[in-house]
Amino acid sequence: MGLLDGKKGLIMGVANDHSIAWGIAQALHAEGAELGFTFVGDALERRVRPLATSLGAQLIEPCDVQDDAAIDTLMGRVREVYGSLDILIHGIAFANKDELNGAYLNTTREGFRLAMEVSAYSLTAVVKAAQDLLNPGASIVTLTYHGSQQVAQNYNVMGVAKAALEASVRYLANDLGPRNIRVNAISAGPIRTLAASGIAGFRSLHKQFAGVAPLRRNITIEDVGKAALWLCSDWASGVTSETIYVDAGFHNIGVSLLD
Ligand code: NAD
Ligand code: 0WE
Repeated sequence: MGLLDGKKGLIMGVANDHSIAWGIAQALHAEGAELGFTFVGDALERRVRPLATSLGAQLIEPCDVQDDAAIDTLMGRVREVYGSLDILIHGIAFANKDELNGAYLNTTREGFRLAMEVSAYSLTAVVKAAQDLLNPGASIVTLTYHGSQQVAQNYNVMGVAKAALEASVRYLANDLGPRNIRVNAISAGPIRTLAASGIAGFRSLHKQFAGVAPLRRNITIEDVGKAALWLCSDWASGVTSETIYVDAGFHNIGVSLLD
């Protein structure tokens, strides 16, 4: 008996076994959900296929969220394989690396457009294409970061894109609520994933975080997986349009003295 027995989910955003979306997939699978996966590019397909197969995935499809036709093709495949969806996980973000360093005011027009398109609009695009597939009681979860609410040095245009993503969650929740479909974001603390590797100052940020956060530790993809499992289960039946923090309490600390 699993919490998600009989539920069908689509996981977007696994790059490798460090990905937050992979932590979520494992938690949902452990409670009986049947999961399909998307990937972008040949290099990531080689990483994602074995992971997805290890959870018995019947659907492993390419989908670049910058391409509307690819999103429509994906949802056509989801209809063929699963017929409908109860869970949609969106763990996708991208900005040009040069935009994630130095002053925000140097953000380029193209850098702003790209970050917004991939990291914010993509949720709306995917939900729009999936709307007829979503069952009553379905749960949509995206991933965000506190740089949307307060300045995080170097996060820059991604902070602006995450603010748009969190606002999109509220509007999507309002649109889909009448059909008993819930939409929420998880705001995770810094985790060493592919998207965090090579970020200027990430190592120091990660270290400082554990010194300040009430739980005095960093966050794992298992922590995020458990929160996502809750949001996808009936235990969160009254929760929608929310940003749930899985950050060891970090965002509620104003002034901290090092131990
Ligand atoms: P990750 O690199 O493992 O995942 C990012 C995913 O985005 C990859 O699978 C990548 O293929 C996908 N992606 C990028 N461009 C795409 C496109 N055009 N079309 C489709 N997919 C595309 O890193 P992660 O840290 O697991 O990131 C997942 C989510 O979590 C992101 O939204 C990120 O902003 C968010 N997040 C990360 C952290 C952190 O510290 N790692 C903290 C809070 C929130
Ligand atoms: O959302 C993120 C990561 C987003 C991200 C990361 C990259 C790195 C490689 C988006 N696009 C790219 N593009 C690349 O080319 N996080 C929450 C992790 C993160 O990223 C930061 C952080 C934290 C935390 C960037 C600067 C400062 C802090």
